[in-house]
Amino acid sequence: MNKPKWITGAFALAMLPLAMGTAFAADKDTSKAETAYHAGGSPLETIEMYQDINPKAPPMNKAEFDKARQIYFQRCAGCHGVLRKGATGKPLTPDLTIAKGSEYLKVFIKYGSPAGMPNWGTSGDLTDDEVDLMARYVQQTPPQPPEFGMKEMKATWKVHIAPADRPKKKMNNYNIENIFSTTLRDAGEIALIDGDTKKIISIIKTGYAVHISRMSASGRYLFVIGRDAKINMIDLWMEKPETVAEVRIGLEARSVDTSKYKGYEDKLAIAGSYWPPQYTIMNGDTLEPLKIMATRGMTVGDQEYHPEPRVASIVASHFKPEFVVNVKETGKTLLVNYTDVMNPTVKEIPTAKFLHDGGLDSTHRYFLVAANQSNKIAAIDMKEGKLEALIDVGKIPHPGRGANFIHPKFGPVWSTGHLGDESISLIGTDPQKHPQYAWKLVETLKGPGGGALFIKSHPKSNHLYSDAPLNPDPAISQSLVVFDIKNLAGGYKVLPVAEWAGIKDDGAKRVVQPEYNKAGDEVWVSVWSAKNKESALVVIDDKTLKLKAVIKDPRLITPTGHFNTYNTQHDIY
Ligand code: DHE
Repeated sequence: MNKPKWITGAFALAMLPLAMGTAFAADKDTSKAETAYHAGGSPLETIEMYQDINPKAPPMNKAEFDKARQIYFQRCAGCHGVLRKGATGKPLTPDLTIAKGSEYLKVFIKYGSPAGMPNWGTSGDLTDDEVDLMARYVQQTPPQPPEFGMKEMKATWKVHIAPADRPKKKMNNYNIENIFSTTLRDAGEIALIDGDTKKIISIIKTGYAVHISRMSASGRYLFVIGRDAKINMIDLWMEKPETVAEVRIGLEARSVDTSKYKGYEDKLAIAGSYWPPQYTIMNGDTLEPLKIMATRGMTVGDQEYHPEPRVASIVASHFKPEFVVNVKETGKTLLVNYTDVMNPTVKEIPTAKFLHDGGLDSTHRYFLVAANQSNKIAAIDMKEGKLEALIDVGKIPHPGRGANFIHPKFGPVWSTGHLGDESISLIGTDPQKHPQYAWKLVETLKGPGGGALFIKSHPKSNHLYSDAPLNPDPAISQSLVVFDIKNLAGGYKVLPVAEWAGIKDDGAKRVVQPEYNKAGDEVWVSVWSAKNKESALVVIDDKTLKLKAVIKDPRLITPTGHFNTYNTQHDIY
């Protein structure tokens, strides 16, 4: 089966910042990098939608409408939203666009804007005819993609091996506590890599543009979700780990997790979707969808109705039988109690817009989530079920799951890097022994530049690593920086990871997502290039900060995130 075109388009966009000059200082570069990051293409491009004729909008025939809709979902929906209500980009609803008129819109689309709208025409991405088409399209009534309810989910649900037919004990010799699940983004696959031998165990087909991997509480099952909302549940006890169940929970998604509270280990799974705006609770060993909950509703602060609040990060609480569900556009964190799955109670905590990624503190009691349009981190107390604080940080925080370490002065801190500036923010997380620093921005480190996506440390390590794959300067995007936790004032050391990988072609070689092995003495990081270029994984010796191994294989196509089974199972980062 051919892969949809949007995967190529998405990658081209993710590569965009490289062509944007060498400095990241200007606001223009920041917002362009951010735009490129969010405009990652959408699987909705291939979904049929219907034209609702608005007599005030310029005419368009069906063929033009369908072509424009495809371009919109390839290029624009990530920022402007499925229904064009606006997210990172401005709203483009007909009440606004018809008033602007075609000529104004054409200039905007062709030349872009200093606020971050890409110059789609002058960059060569769209022809003049396509610019004209898009100017007319955004004046039409936004078409709505279909809903995806229980009937549609059940039609995609497959149990390949029923729980009763699965192994009763581990049937392989792999150290399943030290496997890496590596996203092979544009291949729609993951690579399971043995962390001890560094050999590929297997390559498993997953959803398109697969996004993240998460582990079940017991450490037996691996859950992988693609941008097309397909979840694969992989049994690591099998002689050769394979998918035992799969389901699609929507048309577009990013997040999945499983119940971790005592007594509920491996019982339930949850996934959030971008479209339709909803989250789904599933049976934890078969992925049978049980309960779908919508997220449409009012926004935080101004309390306006939002028709498509996407579900961003989800984490399972260790303190209560709850999932923490972060809703992007409404800026709300939901605590979903799953003790009675069919009648769940949901506590809604207003936090800030637009919630994206986040992780737990070292005690696992608090969840810290980035509100990337507010330049804030929201700290949620999952034991008390309340917002602890909203903390101002740098520009467009992007922590991944963040990094926890013991600061020599401030005690336990959680940290995040930023997409929009070079700062790394450290937040105190210990209200018991360091109450004066708790939920405060206690220190700001200077990283190499903006475009940072992921940061990582480990309880057994003295180091803090940060990437910057979206920085326009290849010297920065192709390397990793590392701080000595005991001497943060000493600044960072640059590790030339892409150079170590020894890749000779002219690929982008973005260095992305540091991740520790189980022992905490190695750091694995991807060197990510386009699918027709060579990529690699590089393993760094955490003690010496020297190269330990390079993993190359023609099957390692566009490796991006990777997830160590033990650290992901136990939320160690
Ligand atoms: Fe991600 C996590 C959404 C682009 C790699 N990404 C997440 C999460 C969300 C998200 C909501 C948190 C999931 C959770 O914890 O439950 N990502 C999005 C987007 O909407 C966005 C901006 C655009 C898109 O079209 O998808 C986007 N993400 C990217 C990339 O371009 C990255 C760098 C490469 C890729 O594989 O696509 C990327 N995102 C990741 C990774 C994580 C992630 C590796 C998990 C980090 C972790 O440590 O848990």
